[in-house]
Amino acid sequence: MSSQTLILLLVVVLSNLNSISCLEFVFNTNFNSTNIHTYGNATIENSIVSITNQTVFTIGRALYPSKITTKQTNSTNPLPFSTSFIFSISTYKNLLPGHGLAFAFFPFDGIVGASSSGYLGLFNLSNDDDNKFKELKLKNGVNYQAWIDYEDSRINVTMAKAGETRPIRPLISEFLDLSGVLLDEMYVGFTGATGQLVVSQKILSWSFSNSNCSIGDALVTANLPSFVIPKESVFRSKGFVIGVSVGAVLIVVCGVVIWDVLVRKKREKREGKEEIEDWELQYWPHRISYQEVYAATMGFSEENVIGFGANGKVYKGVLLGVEVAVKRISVESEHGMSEFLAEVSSLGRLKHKNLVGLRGWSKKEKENLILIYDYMENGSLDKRIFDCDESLTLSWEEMIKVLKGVASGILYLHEGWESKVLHRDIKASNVLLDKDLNARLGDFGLARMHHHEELATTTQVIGTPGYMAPEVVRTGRASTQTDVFSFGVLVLEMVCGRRPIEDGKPNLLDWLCMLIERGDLLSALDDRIKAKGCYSDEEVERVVNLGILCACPDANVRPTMRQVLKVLEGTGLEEEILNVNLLERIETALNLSACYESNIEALVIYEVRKIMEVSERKFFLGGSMV
Ligand SMILES: *[C@@H]1O[C@H](CO)[C@@H](O)[C@H](O)[C@H]1NC(C)=O
Ligand SMILES: *[C@@H]1O[C@H](CO)[C@@H](O)[C@H](O)[C@H]1NC(C)=O
Ligand SMILES: *[C@@H]1O[C@H](CO)[C@@H](O)[C@H](O)[C@H]1NC(C)=O
Ligand SMILES: *[C@@H]1O[C@H](CO)[C@@H](O)[C@H](O)[C@H]1NC(C)=O
Ligand SMILES: *[C@@H]1O[C@H](CO)[C@@H](O)[C@H](O)[C@H]1NC(C)=O
Ligand SMILES: *[C@@H]1O[C@H](CO)[C@@H](O)[C@H](O)[C@H]1NC(C)=O
Ligand SMILES: CC(=O)N[C@H]1CO[C@H](CO)[C@@H](O)[C@@H]1O
Repeated sequence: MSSQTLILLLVVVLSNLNSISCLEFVFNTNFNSTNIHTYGNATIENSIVSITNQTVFTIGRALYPSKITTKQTNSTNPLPFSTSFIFSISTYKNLLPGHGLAFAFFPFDGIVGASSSGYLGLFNLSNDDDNKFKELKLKNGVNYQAWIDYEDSRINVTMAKAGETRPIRPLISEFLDLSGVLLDEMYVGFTGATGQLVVSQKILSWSFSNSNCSIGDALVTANLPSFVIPKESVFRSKGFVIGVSVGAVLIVVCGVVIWDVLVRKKREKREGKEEIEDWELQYWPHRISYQEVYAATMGFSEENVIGFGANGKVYKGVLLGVEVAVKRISVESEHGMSEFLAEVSSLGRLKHKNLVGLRGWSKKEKENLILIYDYMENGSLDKRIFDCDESLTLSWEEMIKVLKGVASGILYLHEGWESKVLHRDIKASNVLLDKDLNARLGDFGLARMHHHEELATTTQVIGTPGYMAPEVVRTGRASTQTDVFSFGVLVLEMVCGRRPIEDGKPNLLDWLCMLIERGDLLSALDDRIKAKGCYSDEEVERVVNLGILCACPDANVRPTMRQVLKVLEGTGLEEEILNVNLLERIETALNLSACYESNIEALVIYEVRKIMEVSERKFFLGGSMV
C-alpha cells in the first residue's frame, strides 16, 4: 500500500454580497450538531467531525453554522484571518488512499454543484482549476495541526504534528489577493471527498479568528484520540519466536551465498568477461551481446526508431539476417535490473502464436536493459483504430480475427502455462500485427508471474487509465478478471473506433449503455467499418454485448477468457454461454450502469493520474512497441 496520503490544503473561493464585526471561535474536540453543520456524507462521531469514510464516491462537508463576514466595513479589502485545525487522515487496510481534504470559504451551504473524487467535493468538471492546489504528502493516521493565516494579501500555511510547536517558517507563503473572490459574507469550513479511492478524514479541533493570529494556540493538543492504524504486537507471538529462529538461519545461509557470489564475481572480473549468470544460458531468451545489438540497430540510430515506449525508444534492427524490434529500457536501480532479468527469463519461455516472441535480451552497464522482440510488420493495433485513414482501418472480419488472436493470447497467459501470468496492461497499443494481420500481444513488462490459484497481491497500480478495472483503481490488485476488463474495453473501442476516454465526449462505456437503453446499439459501430461491409447486425450486437460484459464493473459478472474465446469463435457453445448465461449477466451489468457513471470519474479525471504519479516507476515498460 502506498504509504503516502495526498492531502490538499487550500483556501479557495468559488464565486462573487454585505457587513459586521470580527469573529472568533474555538472548538476543542467538542463538535456537535449545533456548533457545526454537516452536509453530504460528513458526520459527527464522538465530538469529532468525520468528513469521509470508507464509502466510495461521497462528498463530506462541515461548515460553521452561519455565514461569516470576510470584508472590512464599506470596503473591498478582505478581513485578515487566522485559523488552525487538527486533522487526521488514515487509510483502510488493503485499499489505496484518496482523495483529500480542503479548508475553504463557500458562497452557500450544502454540496450542490460539487463532485466527488479528485474534485474534493469542492469543484466539478466545469470549474476545476488545477493551479489552485498546493499539495502536501503526509504519512497516514497521525494527527496533524495546520495553520492558515491571511493578512495583507499574503497567505501562509504551516503544518506540524499535533503537539509540536508551530514551525516558524510556513510551508506555503504566497501572495494571493482574495478581494476579488471573497463575498462579503461566506460560509467557512471543510470539504472532502472519496472516489474509488477511500480514506478516513477527520477534523478533531478547529479555531478561527479575524483578530488574534495566535488563535491556533487555543487548540488543545494533549490527549487527542489517535487514528493511527495499530500495528500488531510482534514480540509476544509464536510467530515472532519462529521468525527470529528462521531469520537467524537465513542470515547464515545468505552470508554463505553472498560470499560465494562475491568470490565468483571476482573470478569473473579477473577473467574479464561480462557477468553471465547460469540461468541466462539455460532459458530462452538468450543473452545477446551489446555489440551485436548495437550493430543490428546501426548504433541505435534515430533513423531506426520505430516507436516510443514510456521509458525508451523502440528501434528496428536486423540481427543475423532477421528483422527485430529492439526496445531499450532504462532501469533505475540494480535491484530493478535483477528483478527485471528474473522476469525476462521466465517470460522468455512463453511461446504462443498470439504473443510477440522475445528473442533475447542484452544489457549495457547497470541501467540499460535491452529487449529484442520479433519484428511486427504491421505495427500496433491502435494505429489501425484511431485517427487513421480508411485504407488502414480493419474490416469487420479482420477485426474479429484480431480479437480472437488477442483473446487466445490472453487465455494462454491465464491458463496455458504452469503458472498464471497476468498481462496487466492490455490495450490497443500493446497489440501488434504481423504481416498477415495476426494479432500478437506485446509488452509483458508489466506482467508478473503468479502461481495458479494465488491472488496477485501487489498493491501498486499498474495499467493505463480507461483500461483499468474499477477494483484495480480501488485496491491496486490485478487478477485474470481485470485483464478481462481491459480486453472488454479493447473490444468496444475497436467496434466503435474511439478511445475509452476522449476529451469532450462521454465515457465510452456510458455512451454504449445509453445507446443500448435507446435500442440503438448498431449506431455505435465505427462508420469506417460500416463502409467496408461484411458484417451482420446480430454479430455486431453480440460482440458489443460481449465487450460490455467483459467491461462490467462487477468482476464476478465478467466471463473468463475461455468463455470469451468461445463466444468469438462461435463454437456452438456460444448459444448456451451468451444467450442463457451471459445475457442474464448482461442484464445485471446493465442494472449496474449507474456504477459506470461513477466510474467515469474514477477513470477519467484524477485518481488514476494520481496513482500513476505514485507508481510511475512501474510504468517503465508502458507505451507502445512497433
Ligand atoms: C454544542 O457545543 C456547544 C459548545 O461548542 C455547547 O455550548 C452546546 O450546549 C452543545 N450543544 C449540544 C446540543 O450538545
Ligand atoms: C460512513 O458514513 C456513513 C454516513 O455518511 C455511514 O452511514 C456509514 O455507516 C459509514 N461507513 C463506515 C464503514 O463507517
Ligand atoms: C458605510 O456605508 C453606509 C452607506 O453605504 C453608511 O451609512 C455608513 O456610515 C458607512 N460606514 C462607515 C463605517 O463608513
Ligand atoms: C459546477 O459548479 C458550478 C458552480 O461552481 C455550477 O454552476 C454548475 O452547475 C456545476 N456543474 C455541474 C455539472 O454540477
Ligand atoms: C507569512 O510568512 C512570512 C514569512 O515567514 C511573514 O513575514 C508574514 O508576516 C506571514 N504572514 C502572515 C499573515 O502570517
Ligand atoms: C489570542 O489567542 C490566544 C489563544 O487562545 C490567547 O492566549 C491570547 O491571549 C489571545 N490574544 C488576544 C490579543 O486576545
Ligand atoms: C450513508 C449516507 O448518508 N449516504 C449519503 C451520502 O451522500 C449521498 C448524497 O451525496 C446520499 O445520497 C447518501 O444517502
